[in-house]
Amino acid sequence: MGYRFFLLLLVAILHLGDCGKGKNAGISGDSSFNAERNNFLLQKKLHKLKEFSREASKRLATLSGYSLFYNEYLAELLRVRVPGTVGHRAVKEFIIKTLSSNGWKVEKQVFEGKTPLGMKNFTNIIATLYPEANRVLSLAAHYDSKIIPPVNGKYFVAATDSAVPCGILLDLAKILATKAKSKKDAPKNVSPQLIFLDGEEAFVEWTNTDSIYGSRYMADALALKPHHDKKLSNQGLTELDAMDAFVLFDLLGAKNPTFYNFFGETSHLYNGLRNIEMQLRASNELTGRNEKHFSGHYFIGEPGNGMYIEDDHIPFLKKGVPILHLIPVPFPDVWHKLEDDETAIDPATVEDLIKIFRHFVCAYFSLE
Ligand code: 1BN
Ligand code: ZN
Repeated sequence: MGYRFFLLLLVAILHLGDCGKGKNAGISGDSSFNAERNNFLLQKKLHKLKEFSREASKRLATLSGYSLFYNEYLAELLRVRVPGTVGHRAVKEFIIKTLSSNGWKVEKQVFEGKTPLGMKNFTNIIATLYPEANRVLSLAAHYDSKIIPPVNGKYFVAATDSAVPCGILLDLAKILATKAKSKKDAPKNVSPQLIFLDGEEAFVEWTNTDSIYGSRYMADALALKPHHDKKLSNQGLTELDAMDAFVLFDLLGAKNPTFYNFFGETSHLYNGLRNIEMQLRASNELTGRNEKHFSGHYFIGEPGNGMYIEDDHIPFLKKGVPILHLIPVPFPDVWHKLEDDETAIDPATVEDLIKIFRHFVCAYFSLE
């Protein structure tokens, strides 16, 4: 009995071993398939910011100043930019012209969206510096403005929401293109990507269907678009998978902004910004002070309680893209008020933020 049982057990074990082999043989194809795909996805998480010497950091911080930023970008952006208006069209063309003339590959996503005020035309703008790269770090802002009726001839120009963020992206477009030209040997496996979103604002009232028209469209479209590298699209990867992270700039330009680390997944990026701020403060490169926060810093760490802010990042977040949301909390006092004009902008704060963001993107792409 004992002997027969032992034989049966042996046969069963041998049989299981065979099954295992068969199964493994099946998986081995799959696992090499998965290995390549997983390796691609892992590289996105492992990307490190380059550490710059004090001298390189100082060189990057040498700014042309707020007045040049104003003349070159803000003066063109500070106008009514409600979809369908002349201002919206002019700003869209200005953004496209500025990006193209700096050598970026520019693509437009033109689409129609159903709003409470009827069908509207929208245009998202996507610019890529190294079009052959397999991965991108996406830096985004919205360029439309909210419908707010004028009072006594004063129109809503939405300076912090988001003319200044768009100006900052255009400044980054110029510095990145200039640095890339002079540093030909910089790695080009990951490209900066600038995204100018349309239709962020609600036409009537912020709801799931009346808001973020551009980002909803873009996230859906990129999730359906096979990756441009055949080897990667064969692995089922899409253009959305190419994003290392989606970095959203919003409501920037007012004095005393404080930024929280909302998403653990992008803590390495947030901490990169925090370290850059500390390094620039240590070498007295920042002139705006954060008067309202006890630490005197802009990047102040984790929010105390779970905070949920609706914005253009949501459709990307829902699809699993790592998010870095650069929006000050509390929002500027002038938020969605006619007073959100050029007088709401603090030049020293804008200069500080530009220095921090320039350093951050140059460090990401090894463009010191
Ligand atoms: C940001 C700037 N948002 C609109 N303009 C998004 C938002 C809408 C944030 C409602 C909070 C509430
Ligand atoms: Zn707004």
